[in-house]
Parts: sequence; structure tokens; C-alpha cells
Amino acid sequence: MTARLVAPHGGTLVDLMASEKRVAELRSAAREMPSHSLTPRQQSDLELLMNGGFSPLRGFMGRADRERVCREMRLTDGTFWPLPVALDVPEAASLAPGASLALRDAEGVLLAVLSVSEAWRPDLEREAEQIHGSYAKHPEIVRLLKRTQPWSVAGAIEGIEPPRHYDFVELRATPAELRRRFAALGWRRIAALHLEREMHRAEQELALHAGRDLEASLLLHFAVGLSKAEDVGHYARIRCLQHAEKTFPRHTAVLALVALASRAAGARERLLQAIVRQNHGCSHFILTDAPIEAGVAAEDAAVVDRARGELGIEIARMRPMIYVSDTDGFMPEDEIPKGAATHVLTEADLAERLSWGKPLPGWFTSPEIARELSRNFPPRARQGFTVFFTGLPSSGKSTLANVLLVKLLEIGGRPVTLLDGDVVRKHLSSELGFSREHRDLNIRRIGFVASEITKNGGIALCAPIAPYDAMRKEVRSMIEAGGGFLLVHVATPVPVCEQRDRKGLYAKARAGIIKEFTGVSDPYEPPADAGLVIDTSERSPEECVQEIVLHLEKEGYIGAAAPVEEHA
Ligand code: PPS
Repeated sequence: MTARLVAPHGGTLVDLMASEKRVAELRSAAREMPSHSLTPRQQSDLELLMNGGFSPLRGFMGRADRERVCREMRLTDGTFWPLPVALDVPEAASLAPGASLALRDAEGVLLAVLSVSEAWRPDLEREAEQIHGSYAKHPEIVRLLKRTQPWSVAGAIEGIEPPRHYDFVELRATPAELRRRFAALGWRRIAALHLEREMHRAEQELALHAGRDLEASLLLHFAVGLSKAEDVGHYARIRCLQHAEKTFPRHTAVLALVALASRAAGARERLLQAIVRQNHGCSHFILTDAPIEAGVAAEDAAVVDRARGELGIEIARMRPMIYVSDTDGFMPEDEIPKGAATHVLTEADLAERLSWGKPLPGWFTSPEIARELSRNFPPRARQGFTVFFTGLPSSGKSTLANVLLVKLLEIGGRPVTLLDGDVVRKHLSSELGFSREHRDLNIRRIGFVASEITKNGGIALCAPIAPYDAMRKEVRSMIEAGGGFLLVHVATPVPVCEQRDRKGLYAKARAGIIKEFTGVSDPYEPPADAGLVIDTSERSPEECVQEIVLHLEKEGYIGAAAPVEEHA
């Protein structure tokens, strides 16, 4: 069953939810179907397909649509559409045309059934060039491509139930719900602002100006397509937005969340964002040149301009607002009198201030938002961190880690956990050997435990050999998501390690009794990204550890944290 809703803005809304009877049929048939567990990105796309946020799409794109969209931003029926909405899967053996595929969330809950129309291997690199042009080789695009599975499976969707969200339920609204709400409020002109982070005074002023210029009410629409349920930043940002919403005159602004995942696709992405807002019942889409979204360069602006006539929503380009201290107010850059003193606080400045516990200036943001941010993004001196030692057997990793443990406990303030190579192998990885596969698994486990400790404000000291660079990098990114990470390369040369040979293992390895022994018969890839490189050959452990302590102090991870509750 497909219901159609017509609203003053946005045109016809597709609704792909199946009828109650059909849901029952599909649920029982799904037991026999192959299943696909959706990634967060795919789940967000599915949510927008099912609730009509991606109208007029009725499923994941087929080959002809996808290729034409990449080439010329058009579906095969001529409808303007800027980016593929596709489902990538690792293999397609069971996905012949006519087959059904059960689409499930990460827990296995059945969300929808896809009737397969085709499955093929798209030319991802060519598509990237068509979509991203000169940005196709940008590291973020390359990373996205690497994560994309080789097969694309297309077909119509029948929705069983929308993805479940337990956070900020009152802020989540489908296109149909928002359209109804706007109608009930008597709002006919609604300007949407696409948000990916909190709004400070400059962004609030910009939205206020846009609303006045356009004589429109505002939809503050926060994209949560890739937010993780366990990310404290997600909650903090939304609470900040709730504070920001209150700064607008009553009955002029509504805050809502939308499951829209970012695509790193510049102008085309902005156009997709506009279409999604059109479907949510908005008449205008606010586009700012900078700094809210850094990705929109001049060439992108031209793409947006060319597409204007194709959209059912008007694009309102707004200039960013800058704080002018002489007048204690905000102005668009090109209206600021020559010589006037201006202030800008970039995202990097903000992160820097928070990490050192410095107060946020009153012109930049309100005390409520400043307090929210400093509580949730504590200064480094109150964040968790991991010191990850890597080096050959008998290089001194465990000795340094043990001395550092004592020093950090003396300093106090945070719990410290030591994950030593040998100890981990006894308790966490007792079944593992020393093949590359097993070593990687061992390091991934250590990284996981350390990331949990770090995320929760503790200190983890890890001291495995960790011979492979790729795995160390994986661990670093896991840990940095929730706190600090210091890689210490204990670069004691092999002859010195071998001379120490504390467990007699080098001798056994030379005699061929132990196989795959790091430094003798197994590789060690020295890191190029170590924060510190320490050779323990001619220095005492105390001296080496002092260097680490001083480094941590310099980086702000140990030391007195500045008071956080006062803001100018
Ligand atoms: S790894 O590669 O990071 O998973 O290794 P790790 O968990 O740190 O374990 C290293 C300790 O195990 C002992 N051992 C070996 N090391 C390397 N290669 C082989 N084949 C091997 N067999 C046993 C060795 O004592 C290591 O201890 P450390 O403390 O590094 O000297």
C-alpha cells in the first residue's frame, strides 16, 4: 500500500510502509529470505526512503538510474536527482532478479523487504570522478570508497517498521509529521537550515536574518544519519541545539532531527539536502557559503545555481555572519565597515579551547551552550587517554609501562589500567599464537579494551609488541574517537634486546626452537607516527618515563584542569 500526501510545499510524498496484512505476510516470508544487515548509512537511507524523505524514490536505485544520476544528475525518467541512493552488499549470489532480500538493523530486527530487480558491480572509481570531480582523490572520498562493498543491489522497498530510535524521540519527525505540524501552526513559508553541529551566536544570527529576509519560519534540521547511540557528543550537540532553539522568537523556529547521512559530495550533497527538506514541507533551503559547511567552494556554488530551476524548493544563499566588537553585534562580512574590529572562533579554535579548559567568550556562544560543551567535552586534563608502547621483545616496553603506571597513580585523579603483552596473552588472548592473523586479533582486543577505558575517562597503558603498522593505526583511530592516544616506540636495537633476552626466547628463536619470533624470524614494522621514540639502551627506566610524563603534561593530559563553569 502506498499513501500519498499532498502539502503546499514538497509535492507528493511517497510512503513505502506496507499495510498491516502485508507486513504479517512479509514477516513470515522473511524467515526463508536471505538477509542483509544494514550499515548505519544504509539504515538512514532506508529510513528516508520508507518515510518519503527521498520522494519520489521508491527503492534503492537500479543501474540505469544510478549511472544517469552520476553522469547528469537525472533519473531515467528525467527527474532531477543529484546523488545515488544505492545499497551496496559484499556478494550477490542469492540476489537474482525476483528474489527478496530481508533488510535488518544491526540487532537483526526486520525493517523492510527489498524485491530485487538487479544486482551488478558498479564502476565505483568512475562514479567517484563523475560525482566528486577534482575531489575524487580526497582522502575522505577514498576512505568512503574503500568501505563500499562491490555489489549494488536494486529494487523496490516494502517497509515493515521504521528503524527504532530511543534518543530525543520528541525531536524526530517524519516528512508527513512535519508537514502536518507546519499546517497546524499555519506556517506556509518555511526555511530549512541543515545542521551537522551545534549553533553558536553567528549561526543563530544567520538563521534569524534568513527568516526575516525570507519572511519565513525556520526549521532547524539536525542531520543524525551517522550518529552513534553511544556518542556523548551526539547528545551534547542536540542539547545545545535545544538551548539555541529557545533564542528564536516564540513560534518562529522548530528543531527536528533527520536521519540524513553525510556523503562528502559538495554541491550535489547540498542539493540532496534541499530535496529532503522540500519533502519535509519546506519552501526554502538556506545555503551558506561558509563556514557552516566548509565543503562548498566556488565551483560547487555554480552547480547549485544551475540546479535551482529543477528544484521544488528555493535556495536562499546567505552570507556568514561575523562578530564586530565595536558594535557588539553580527554582520555579513561584506557589510562590515573598514577597520572595524572583528572576531571569529573557528571549529579548531573551539576544540582547542575546550581541550585546554579555557572559557568560551560570551560573544561567541551563550553560557548555557558553553556549559553544555565544557561538561561533555572535558579538557584533556580530565579526559581519558591511552599510552600505547610498541617495540621488539625485551625492548623494555613492560618495564616502562610499569614505572609509568606508578607515576600516574602518584599523580592521581584517574584510574590506570595496565594491559601488558604477556598478561593479556594469559587472560584475554590465551588461545592465540603468533601468526599475523592472531597477532592482529590480539592487538584489536587490546585496542578495544583500551578504547573503552579511555572513553570512560580512565588511563590505559598497553605494552604489546604490536608489530604491524595497519593494526596500530586501527587501534589509534578506535581510541582517538573517545580520548587521547600516545604511541611510544620503544626503539631499543635488536642486539641490545637480544643481549637482555630476559626470557631466553631470542636464544630459542636463534636455535629454531621458537618459530615466527619477532625481530629474528618474524617482521617488525617500525612506526612512522610515534609521538615519542625511546631507546632504552643507555637510559634508566626512570629517565625514559620522565620524558613520557613531560610529554603528557605538555599535551595537556596531566596537570591542573582550568575551572570549567565560568564563561565570560
Ligand atoms: S603481539 O605480536 O603484539 O601479539 O605479541 P605480544 O602479545 O606482545 O606477546 C609478546 C610476548 O610473547 C612472547 N613470545 C613471542 N613474542 C614474539 N614472537 C613470538 N613468536 C613469541 N613467542 C612468545 C614474548 O615473550 C613477548 O614478550 P615481550 O614482553 O614483548 O618480551
